[in-house]
Amino acid sequence: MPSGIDETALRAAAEALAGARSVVALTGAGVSAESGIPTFRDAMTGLWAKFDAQRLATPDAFERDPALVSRWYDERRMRCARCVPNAGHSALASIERVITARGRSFTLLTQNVDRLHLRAGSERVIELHGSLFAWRCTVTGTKRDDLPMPLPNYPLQSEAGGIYRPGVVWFGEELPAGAVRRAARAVESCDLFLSIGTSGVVYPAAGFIESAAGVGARIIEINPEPTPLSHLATWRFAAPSGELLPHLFESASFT
Ligand code: BJW
Repeated sequence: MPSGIDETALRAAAEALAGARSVVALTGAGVSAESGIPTFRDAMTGLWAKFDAQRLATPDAFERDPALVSRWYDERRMRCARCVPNAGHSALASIERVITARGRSFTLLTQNVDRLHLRAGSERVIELHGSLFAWRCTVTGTKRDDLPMPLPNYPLQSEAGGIYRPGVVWFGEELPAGAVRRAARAVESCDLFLSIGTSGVVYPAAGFIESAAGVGARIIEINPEPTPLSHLATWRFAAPSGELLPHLFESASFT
């Protein structure tokens, strides 16, 4: 058990999880921190600290310098491919298996582009911000998951005369419409919502936490640091998700 965790609160949250009819989990970069993938907004180690996000993670940046932006994303793709899912990813996959085996609903909304949830065995995953592993032709929109690692050129020319761009969602871009629709539908009917490892500042993803509160779902927040939406949480655990989630799962008596 991570130090400083209130065991009574953990048991209550685990009981709510075990009894929930419909569960939605929203994850952010923090869930992959223990796999060695830097978060976005951590002041010392975050991706934003080492690189100027405005220079690299926007449609304008890609238009201005597609070689630099392609190389940055390709390096991140390779780094994520070398990382492995941690105990938090595995616990979420186990929670999904147990809940769906009992005929209840479970949906995992992730803002992460690292595919670690899928590699951990989660199946009902909605990738809100796309994936580092899917690249898209700027002319035809054709998606490619099979481009060589590393890419042979930056930027990589496509067969249609365009270039391949990372299949992620940049600021000012719309999230995939189908993903948002399915996520909104799941949130509307959930009675338990987990917010894990997200700073809760990027919309529309953060809005799902507010929507869950709006429909009366109980909310479990797992994050070592408070967030602007912590006040919505029924239970808040200030702990790393790779440590807390396995305990939450083990404490839940699913019937
Ligand atoms: C741990 C831990 C451990 C550490 N365990 N926890 C409403 C209000 C204001 C602004 C807007 C609004 N609606 C839209 C906007 C604009 C904008 C936005 O939200 N801006 C805000 C920043 C102010 N949103 C958009 O532009 C979105 N698009 C949009 O709205 O389009 C509308 C539109 C309509 C019609 C036409 C056109 C457009 C798009 C957002 C895309 C976000 N993209 C990024 C980059 C992806 C590509 C890449 O990877 O490079 O997605 S930004 C970045 O932030 C990334 C993340 O998915 C996202 C969220 O970050 P996350 O996951 O929360 O990470 P961190 O680092 O912030 O936090 C980590 C947390 O983990 C911390 O709290 C730690 O404490 C914690 N932690 N260790 C558990 N071990």
